[in-house]
Amino acid sequence: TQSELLGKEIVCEPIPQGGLGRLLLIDDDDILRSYLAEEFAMCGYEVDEAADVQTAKRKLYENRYDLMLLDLMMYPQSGYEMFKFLKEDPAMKWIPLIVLSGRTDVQDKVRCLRAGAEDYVTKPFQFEELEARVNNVIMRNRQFDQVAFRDGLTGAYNRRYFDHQLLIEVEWAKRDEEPIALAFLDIDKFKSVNDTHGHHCGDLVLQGLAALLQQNLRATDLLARYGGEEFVVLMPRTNALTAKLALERVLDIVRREVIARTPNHNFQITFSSGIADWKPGMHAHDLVHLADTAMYQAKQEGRNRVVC
Ligand code: GH3
Ligand code: MG
Ligand code: MG
Ligand code: MG
Repeated sequence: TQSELLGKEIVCEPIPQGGLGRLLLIDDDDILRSYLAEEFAMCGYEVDEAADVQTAKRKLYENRYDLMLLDLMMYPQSGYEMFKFLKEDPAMKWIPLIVLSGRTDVQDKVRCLRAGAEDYVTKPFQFEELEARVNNVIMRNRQFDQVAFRDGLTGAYNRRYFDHQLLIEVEWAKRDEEPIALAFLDIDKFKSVNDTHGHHCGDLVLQGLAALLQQNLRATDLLARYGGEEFVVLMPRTNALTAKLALERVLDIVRREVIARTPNHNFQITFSSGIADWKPGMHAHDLVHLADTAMYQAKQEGRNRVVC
């Protein structure tokens, strides 16, 4: 099972991902597309439609999709144009794609599968079967994310995912001229928890903090465990001041709450946090460095505070 793969119990709730998933239907056949949109919506999917490649590209910049269904024979650009486009964009190339085509020859199937399509369904098709395939791909992709991109101890995203997502968010910010804030968090005097109560208690504190952060941040904020007792919160479409207020609110909760409980001890902690915001021209690693520097300043100024 998933929890066996992860080795440890997951403390955080998975990030809500809009139910069954958000689909982009790319097909020039208006009747078929509307039919699919209606059927998938009735199943509980969020659905967007594109009648040509150009519209599909625009939609991909506007929304985040769990899966694309792609027709091959379209005008003026064929579905194969999408493969080229997707491969070149780091933010898009991981979106799963199922080809839905009237072309039944093996060359087309092989070409699409080699180009990275998850599956190839020929028309005519049974909706139930298509939906089952779509659902499988989305669920498998989410399970893969759980194992590859989550930290096994705390259930927060891991460093690998954060690094990748930060690059993507910076691209979105450039495109949309929206701010991004990054908060760096480091637990205060955490070594003393380990030294006094043992490593296991330290682990419980890390799990407790991650759960508390997750509960008290927005669904769009990305919480990741950056290192041992360091977390980062990536806040898209948020400026530094708003981020500071959010982190101060969370710190206030952390100060008051028992973060972990054992028969012998109730653990309470504080953290120090540094906030930085992205400015046009900045590289992703500059943003991390700035937030880290601000965190260090928070430590210097006496810990248990948020510095912007
Ligand atoms: P400061 O307020 O300056 O941050 O003091 P600190 O003691 O928190 O800082 P320091 O960097 O000296 O110590 C961090 C400690 O975090 C050291 C290490 O034992 C502990 N740590 C790192 N990863 C883990 C982990 O996965 N589990 C446990 N239990 N402890 C960890
Ligand atoms: Mg067509
Ligand atoms: Mg540290
Ligand atoms: Mg520390």
